[in-house]
Amino acid sequence: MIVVHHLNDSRSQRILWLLEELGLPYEIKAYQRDAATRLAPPELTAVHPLGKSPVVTEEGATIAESGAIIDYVLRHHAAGRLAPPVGTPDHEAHQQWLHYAEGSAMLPLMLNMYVARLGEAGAPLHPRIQGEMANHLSYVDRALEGRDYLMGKDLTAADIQMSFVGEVAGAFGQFATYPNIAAWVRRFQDRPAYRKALGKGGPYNLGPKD
Ligand SMILES: N[C@@H](CCC(=O)N[C@@H](CS)C(=O)NCC(=O)O)C(=O)O
Repeated sequence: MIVVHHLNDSRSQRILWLLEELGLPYEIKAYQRDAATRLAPPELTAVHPLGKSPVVTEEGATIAESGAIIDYVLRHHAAGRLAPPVGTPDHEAHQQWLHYAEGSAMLPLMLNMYVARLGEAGAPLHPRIQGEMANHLSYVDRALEGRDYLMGKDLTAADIQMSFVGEVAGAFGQFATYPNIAAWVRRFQDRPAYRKALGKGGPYNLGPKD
């Protein structure tokens, strides 16, 4: 049985969503952020030395990093669902999205969040951060032009891995500038499996506002 070490209001929400889309059985081990620091509790370091979430454990395997977890679930449990067939150009494009989300797209968004806390002291960094946010978000927005989901008309795991990027972009007020991202986020947030995962994972600040 897959165990999701789930931190409230975090990236591990998308692992619950993936498992719901696939209709797989799983168990949630819940951890709460510290109310003041928002950091994960120390118990998570007993599961994985980084002390971050998501982490998944199953029969002696411990997997950290959302992209690696999604890849693991696809290879071991999806029976070809939610990803293009191996050996096709679409599979390579799908792999790129799985790595790109945390490897590149999240960096300017995280920098934007942290540097904002510096107030005026962070001002010299803003042009570069804004420039990189625009670079990445316009790339994603163009990729979604004329498509319901990143790989075409059907949801794949790429959308699930990239969902956090879209949701954080929304939290930073970017939906007016990137209408394809805005429509995509609203579309995936309406999926029954997404809603069911929210019900299991608990309050999620980046979730739908209705
Ligand atoms: N790139 C990692 C990021 C993991 C990560 O930073 N998770 C955050 C939650 S969104 C966390 O555990 N934060 C708590 C902490 O740093 O103490 C992934 O995608 O799994």
